[in-house]
Amino acid sequence: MISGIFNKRRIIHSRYGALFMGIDDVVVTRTIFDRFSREFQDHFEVDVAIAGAGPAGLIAGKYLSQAGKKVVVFERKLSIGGGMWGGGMTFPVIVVQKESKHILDEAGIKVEDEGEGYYSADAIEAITKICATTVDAGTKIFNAVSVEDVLLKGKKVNGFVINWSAVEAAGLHVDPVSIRARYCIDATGHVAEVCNIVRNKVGPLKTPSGDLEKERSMCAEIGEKTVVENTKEAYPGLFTAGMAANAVYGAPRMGPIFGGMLLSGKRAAERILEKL
Ligand code: 48F
Repeated sequence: MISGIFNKRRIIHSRYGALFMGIDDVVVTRTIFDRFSREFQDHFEVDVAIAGAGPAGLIAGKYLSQAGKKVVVFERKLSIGGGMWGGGMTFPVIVVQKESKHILDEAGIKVEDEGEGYYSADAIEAITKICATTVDAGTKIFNAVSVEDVLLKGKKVNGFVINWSAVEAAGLHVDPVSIRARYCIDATGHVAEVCNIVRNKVGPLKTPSGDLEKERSMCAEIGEKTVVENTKEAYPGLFTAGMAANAVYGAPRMGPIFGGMLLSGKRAAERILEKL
């Protein structure tokens, strides 16, 4: 309890004459546990749950939260940002086309006009500011948590089954827990993990074959267009966003041009808002 902190405050006099607060290690422990517990419980039932905090997942969260929806993102890694940190081949620069520039502008990201409709941005500035604007909009992100299955209600995806990534990495036999969501988004990138799970354990996807059609080799011109078109409901209750959309519907990858990822995240939010 926060009041506990104040009760245990002591004033320490250092040999330099400075004053500072005494620290009780257990108060620190209790504060972390209590706050996490409150916030975790507050997201057991949400409007939208998103798997993956890459650019597509974060942007989807931002627009959904700005529309007043309750949104949670689960990210397997400690860090958010997915494949954006490294730009292209670890040169930390991203390229976007003019149609998506407004999304970077809205996040306050400095963009350089490279001519002919191409714009560049610092990859690290881009992902940190995208994350900040998403969190500020109200999206809650839990890192180090992996989505390992979906929760079903009849024939509709109705939430995620989650576990600590550390449990997954250690191969421990520990059962996961579930959270409920009115809609879910697979924003797990090239692997399209959630759609794979649904295809393997639940039933056919809304693709021509019912299977994941699989990502094709690089062609940015097509891939950037299709990634937005392929942002749709792949199974009742489950939407694709970002590279997962092209992996599910059999379209090309596009490398370090990121406008399509941003527009796909926005499109996922728009499509879900039509339903909520
Ligand atoms: O891979 P990622 O950045 O996906 P994206 O948002 O963007 C793709 C681009 O980075 C790039 C590209 C652009 O031209 O082609 O690849 O579509 O982010 C996906 C995030 O999902 C996490 C993963 O750690 C990454 O941060 N992730 C993957 N599987 C799971 C997961 C899972 N089962 N549970 C939770 N997080």
